[in-house]
Order: sequence, then structure tokens, then C-alpha cells
Amino acid sequence: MAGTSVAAQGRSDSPQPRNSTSPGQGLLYPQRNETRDLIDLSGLWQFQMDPQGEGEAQRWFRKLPAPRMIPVPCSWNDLFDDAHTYLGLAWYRTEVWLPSGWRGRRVILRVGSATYAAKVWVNGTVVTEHHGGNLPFAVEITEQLAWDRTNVVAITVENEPRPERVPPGPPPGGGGVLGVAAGFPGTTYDFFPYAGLHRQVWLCAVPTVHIDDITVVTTIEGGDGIVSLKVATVGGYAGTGKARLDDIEADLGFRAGTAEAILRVPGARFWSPRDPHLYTLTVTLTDGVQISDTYSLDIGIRTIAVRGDQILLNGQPIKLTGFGKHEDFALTGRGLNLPMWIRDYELLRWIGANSYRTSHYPYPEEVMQLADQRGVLVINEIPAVGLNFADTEDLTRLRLAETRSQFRELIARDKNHPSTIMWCVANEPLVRPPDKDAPLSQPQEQKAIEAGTRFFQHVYDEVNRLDGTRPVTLVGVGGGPREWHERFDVICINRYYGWYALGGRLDQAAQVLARELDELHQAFGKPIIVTEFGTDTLPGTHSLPPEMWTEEYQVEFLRRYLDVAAQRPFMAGMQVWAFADFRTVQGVGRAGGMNFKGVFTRDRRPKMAAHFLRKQWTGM
Ligand code: GCB
Repeated sequence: MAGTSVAAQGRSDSPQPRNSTSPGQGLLYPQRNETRDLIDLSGLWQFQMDPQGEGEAQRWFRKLPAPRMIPVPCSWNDLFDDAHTYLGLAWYRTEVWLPSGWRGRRVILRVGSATYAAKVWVNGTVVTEHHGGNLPFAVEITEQLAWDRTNVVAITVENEPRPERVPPGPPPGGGGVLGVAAGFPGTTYDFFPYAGLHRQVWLCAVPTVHIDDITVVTTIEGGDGIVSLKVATVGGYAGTGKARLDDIEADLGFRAGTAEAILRVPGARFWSPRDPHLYTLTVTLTDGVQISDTYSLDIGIRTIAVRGDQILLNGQPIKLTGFGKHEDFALTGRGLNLPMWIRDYELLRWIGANSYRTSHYPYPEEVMQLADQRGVLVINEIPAVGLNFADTEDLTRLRLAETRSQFRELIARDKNHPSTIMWCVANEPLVRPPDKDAPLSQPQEQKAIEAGTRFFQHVYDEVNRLDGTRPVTLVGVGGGPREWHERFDVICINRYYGWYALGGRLDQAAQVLARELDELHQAFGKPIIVTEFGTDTLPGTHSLPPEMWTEEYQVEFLRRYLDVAAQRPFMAGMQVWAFADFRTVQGVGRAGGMNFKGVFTRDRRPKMAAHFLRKQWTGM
């Protein structure tokens, strides 16, 4: 957790809040069934920016002095001109009347994501604080509720780019990930710092004693699936229960609130992109005949492992085809946009991709459910983008704590999704910030490399402790220290030979890429995935012979890279950057504030490269 000294470098002088998730530690997706109920608070909320940070003292959690309406979920940036580049504190407020049938149950408030830090009031009382912009948090609010009048929910969202955060903000006045003039707003990464209540806010009614968490691990024995589960409850449950999957049942005996069981599924259908079969697992707490709580979860039976230089799904080698993506669309920004996601999954199928990476932050829970249903393989990444290790030890320590805490939440949320086949701990960590002109001295550089090695060792160990069933990777930048990859199960690299380096010289670019892949394979003998390669491409711009920024050049570039990979049977995957054009910061390298490396435009029209990839990946 952040200490006051560093936090004070930001605008506010309050330390980063300790994340509180209550009543248990589980983050099960909200569900309505015979024992549980829900109210989705999506809709129009009152909104007011608070650049002076005066709202709390003036009790804005009761009443906003000059509110305007804002949709939840949504980013605030593309709605109001004065909010477009606003990075600071903003208030959201809504009212809700609770159904009388909810009396006697625990009521939990669950926020899908608030970017970056949030503080929540219910009827004037602070109920929780949270930081980390892309993951849910929950808090029990039963005590704060009123039953004879409307309840006021107020949430502050604050998105200041502070250096101790993950992703870190740039040093004051800094930014400039593109290695050119600093972008605006200043970030350490190449996407727009959208902010707001980005996912739904729910009220959930659950029984006093209830299922708080379920952890499912699947293995395969011959043709049988083995489903091991752990159930955790809140309320010190010491009774019995049942776990059911199709017509297979196991008894659960709870001690100190938890129980375990193993279910054997004879002749199971194993989850894969070809047959993404999901079984419904239902857990109930039943003392005698009375059901006191129940929760259902769709699970896939599959294994994922690394053997030598191969990634094995259900014991068979797989090669990833697909993209790095963003959660980005006009007007909604990074707000939950289910029409966009449904279209994206349609296009992934159309183009023949089997995978993507959640670059550079966790995507919505509904999107992970869709990946399960559609058999898409996901490299699940936390927002550790823009890290550098030449900063002070204090900053590195604070970012480590933040990275670990976000990982705990991500794994709690996504551990049961068969589609998540790998955790990614960081994208392109650097030895020094890209906007630092003076190179580091040799000893300084060595010190930064060692700081990074220790950092990643801690994160790797933590992830492995939380979930020993999935490979863990780090996505490295060109020229980055090789030793940072050593600890990880899969080598993921982003490469832009033919774009940022060797622009226009695709023959040379292909040679350099080929040489580097061979060296990496020689050095590590582990699976290698190129997780980014691509060119900015203005739709409708053409040239013969192919020149940079044209659709022809994008096709030729991708063709060279895919050819180099095809000649190397050890390659475990190729993910193009990017799926679609996306909004980033203003700067001389980004026309119109856009990154144009999409093979689809921002409104999802195909560039020539999309047709080319479809041919490569589907044979059509
Ligand atoms: C990268 C980053 C990605 C950028 C991309 C680019 O290496 O991982 O966030 O958007 O390059 O287009 O420069």
C-alpha cells in the first residue's frame, strides 16, 4: 500500500486506500436465483467534477451542488468537452429504493470497476475505498441501508496519474511512451487514460450465511474429467451442502466455513476452441431439505500446461492466432460496451483467430464469460504497463504491492474461466523511462535490471501461489533485458522491425526477426509467442510498391512475420497488434490521437489486412 510520502507527490495528500472487499474475499459474479436477488444500478447518475477536492468537506455525498447527468457504465472523457482530458476527482450519485422482500438479508454493493481509485458512501457513511482501475470490489452495506425511503449511493472516482500506481503515472510534466515528444495527456503507455465508472454497479441480496467463493480446478484422467472444488462461505457455516454437475453429485461437509469435493465426469467433453463445452456446476447449502443458498457456475473441463517449447491444451500442442486488443470505442470510451464485444467475437470467428491478450488491463467479466462460451483462448494481463526500474526503490516497492494486490483480485475474479490459459504480469517493462534523455550509466543500468529481476520473481511466485494451474508470462519489449524472461513459463515478445526500426525495409526486418527468434529459442527452449507486431495503417491509403502507413504495407509486414513464424515449428503463437484502431494520447506519432495499427477500423470495418489474415487463418 502506498505511504503518505509518495502519495503526497500527487495532487491529493491522502494515502492510497487499503482495498476492502467484504464480507468475504470472493468475487463471484452477481447472480439472481431462488436465494439471491440483484438490482443493476446502470443508468443515468448525477455527476460532478471536483478539481479542488472540496466535495467531501462540503458533504457532496448527500447532494451534489451542480450536477449533470452521466450514463453508468461509461467513461466521462468523450461526453463533455471540459472532461475530455480531465484527470482528477469526480463524484457520481444515485438513489435507490429497496424492495421490502430484501429485509433480513445481507445486501452487498458491488462495483464492476472504477478507474482508478474510488470511495463509496451509502446514506452519508463511507463504506469502502478501492484502488486499481479494472477490477471489481464489493462491500456489505446492510447496516447503512434505509427501508422506508430512498437510499443515496455516492462514489468518487479519481484518476490522477501518480507514479506509485499501476499503471504508473509519468513523472511531473513527463510522459512520452512513443519515444518522441511527450504526449498529452501525459501517460507512460499508448492508450487514452479513460476514466469513470466503467462497469455496472450492483446491489446484491444474499442470505446471511452464504456462498462467498468457489474455486474449480480440472484435470483429465484418460477420458474422464476430474473436477476439484473448494467452497468458502460467509457466516461460519458448519452444515452440509451439495455440488452437482449434470447428474453427478457430491456431498459437501463444511468445517470452519469451507468444504471441498471431487467430482469425476466419465467420458467428459473437454473444453477447447473446437468444442467449448461448458458444464453447469451448482453448489447448494442444504441442511436437510431446506436450501439456504445456491450458486451456479459454468465451467470447462480442460488442462493447460507447458512442455518444452510447446503449450499443451488437454495434452495437445496449440498455437495461438489472434490479436492484442483494447477496450475502446467512440463515446463509451472504456465503458462496458456489450454490442462492441459481441461484434468483436463475431469478427474473431470470421477472421479465424483463436486467441487474444487482454492488453493492457483486465476486461469485463461478461467478456470472459463470452470467451468461455465461444472457445477463445485468453492471455489475461494486469495493468502493469509502463513500469520502469530506474525509479526510486520506494516507488518500485509500492508498485510491487499494487501489482500483487491487483493480481489477487484478478485471480479471485477469473480463476474459474477455462478461456484464461495464461496470466501476464506486465507489458513491456523498461529499465528506464522512455522520456529520459540521458542514458543510464552501466552500474545504474545493472541496478535497474536487478531491481526488475527481483520484482518479477516476487510477482511470479505470488501468481504461482495463488494459481499453480496456469502458465505465467511477461511481455518483453525489444531491447529489454533478457533475464527478466528467465523466470517465466512462456516467452512473449512485442516486435516492430519494419516499423519503429527498419521502417520500409521489410526484407531486413524479417531477417532480424528470424535471427532473434532462433536465439531466443536456443537460449530458453520455452514456448515463444510474438504478442505484438503491426504497422499504423490509414484506412483507404494505398501504394505500390507497399509503403509505410498504407494498407498494402500492413499486409506485407504481417505476411513476412507470419512466414518467419511458419518456418519455425517451435513458435507457439502470433498475435497481431492490434485488433482494431484505438484512441490514444495526442502526439506527433499519433495522427488524430489514434493508434492506427488495427486490422479493423475503430468502427470495425476490415482493412486489407483483415482479409489477408482471414485467408491465412481459415484457408478461405
Ligand atoms: C507496444 C505497446 C502497445 C503500443 C504499441 C504501438 O509495444 O505494447 O501498447 O500501442 O507498441 O503501437 O506502438
